[in-house]
Amino acid sequence: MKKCLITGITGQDGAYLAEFLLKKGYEVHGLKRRSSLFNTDRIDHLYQDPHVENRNLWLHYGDMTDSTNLIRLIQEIQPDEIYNLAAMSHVQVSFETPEYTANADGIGTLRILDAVRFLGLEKKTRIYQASTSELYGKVQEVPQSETTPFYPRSPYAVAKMYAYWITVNYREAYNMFACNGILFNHESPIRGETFVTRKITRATSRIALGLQEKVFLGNLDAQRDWGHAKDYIRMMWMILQADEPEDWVIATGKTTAVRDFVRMSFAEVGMEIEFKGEGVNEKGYVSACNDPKYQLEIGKEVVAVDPRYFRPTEVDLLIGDPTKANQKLGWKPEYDLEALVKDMMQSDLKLMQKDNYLKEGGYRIMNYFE
Ligand code: NDP
Ligand code: GDR
Repeated sequence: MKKCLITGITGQDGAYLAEFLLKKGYEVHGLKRRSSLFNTDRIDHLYQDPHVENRNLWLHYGDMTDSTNLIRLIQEIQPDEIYNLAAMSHVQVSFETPEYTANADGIGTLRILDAVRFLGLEKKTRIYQASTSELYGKVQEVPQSETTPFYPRSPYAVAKMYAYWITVNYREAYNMFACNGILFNHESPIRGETFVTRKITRATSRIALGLQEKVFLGNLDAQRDWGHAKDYIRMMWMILQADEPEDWVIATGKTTAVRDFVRMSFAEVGMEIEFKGEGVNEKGYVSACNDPKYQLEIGKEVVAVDPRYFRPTEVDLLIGDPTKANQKLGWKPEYDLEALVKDMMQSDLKLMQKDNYLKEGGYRIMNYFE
């Protein structure tokens, strides 16, 4: 039975990957942070009673900023594979917490690599590093591939650039099987609520159900290559099963503006949205309403721009070229953007329906704008 360690197991990708690897028969170990509230919602369905014999999922307290903890855990687990997914992963928040982001996302990766080297596990343990399309930052060329130069545009991306190169360096210096997956944006019903896609699908569901008036967003012009997390975690595993350690771009090859993601989400509840104005004055109005379940008045303002969501430096256009992954590993995404939006909207409508019942029962419901 293969053993793996997933840092960031409580996050979107960690949760899907844990489920995927358990199904493949792995013994899965996950690093989780101590928090004052439960933070295991996404993996609670995988939880196993600690008193049961033959468990194959183990959670360990730890933190990417704590070398001694990481060394001890890797020594105890002796993993065949490490998936380093833990990170302060919010680009805008990284402008507020640049030093912490560098520590967790940049030096954190070094801590993992060096723990493996220090423990003499270079030949045994394969390492996947969660690199990102944010490395490309300011547009140098499109579509972006493994050979496109980097130009990071946030403290997050700069920290991830260190992580990228230290992974390459340890591979070359110590012959380690260490690989970067340069993943473009990938989303799902369990995407963090403050990333733009989930913020939109949650808000659209709440607006349709009458729980919220409108949603405030930032840059509606940004274009992203959005895929489904389930397709992308499969590729993380494939990268570590390859014959040689290499770096890989994972993307759909198609790009869409934030504004159009809004349109697609509202279309799922039978509404057409018309955008008027420009920049901070741009607003989205309901121009048609075709589903009797979710009637909203025509002309109602449901989207507005709030400049507090603008970033000091923005990444305008991401579109990835996944040719290498297609050709060498046979990877192809199963979800397109329409299927992704549908999946997220169906899930959020169900979730928000719960809030609706609470509201009808007389409970006060929070309004989420973040
Ligand atoms: P999430 O933000 O959903 O999950 C991040 C995980 O890291 C959570 O489990 C979080 O714990 C954990 N974490 C954060 N800081 C620390 C720390 N200091 N010590 C230990 N654990 C920590 O991210 P995703 O699942 O979306 O992304 C996974 C990885 O892939 C990240 O590294 C991200 O930067 C990268 N990436 C993501 C892309 C995407 O589109 N999703 C695209 C490209 C790269 P907690 O639950 O307690 O907060
Ligand atoms: P990103 O994702 O920065 O690409 O990083 P996010 O969903 O946060 O932003 C995408 C684009 O949407 C614009 N935007 C808004 N973003 C947020 N969060 N909130 C808003 O209200 C809003 N309005 C417009 C942003 O300006 C941006 O252009 C994600 C993370 O998962 C990273 O960890 C990962 O590395 C990259 O994807 C690939």
